[in-house]
Amino acid sequence: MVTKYQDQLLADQQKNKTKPPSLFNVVLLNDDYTPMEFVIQVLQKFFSLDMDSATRIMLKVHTEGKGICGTYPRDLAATKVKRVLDYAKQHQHPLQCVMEEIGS
Ligand code: TYC
Repeated sequence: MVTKYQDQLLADQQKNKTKPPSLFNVVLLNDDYTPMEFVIQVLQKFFSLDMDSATRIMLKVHTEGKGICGTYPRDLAATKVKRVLDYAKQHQHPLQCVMEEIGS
């Protein structure tokens, strides 16, 4: 028979095993064709950034090849990536966006 003490022990062990949800960076990649103004618009529209922050991130991507737009749990990061790619495709720009797990 499982005593209350054992029940509590099992509950504690279960609790200790529960990992915090993984976090993912949503990352924009540079290319030679997407207009800078369009990238700034994407950063404002999908990542709620103001003009200055959006411009700073766009320039970082342009000069360094990639840049972080935001950090989210898996499902939200995947949704952001999909929305950005759909929007870029709609406007016929080759803009690429990926998610990268933090700490991997
Ligand atoms: N390199 C592009 C240009 O010169 C601008 C750009 C910036 C494109 C960031 C993509 O994620 C990007 N027009």
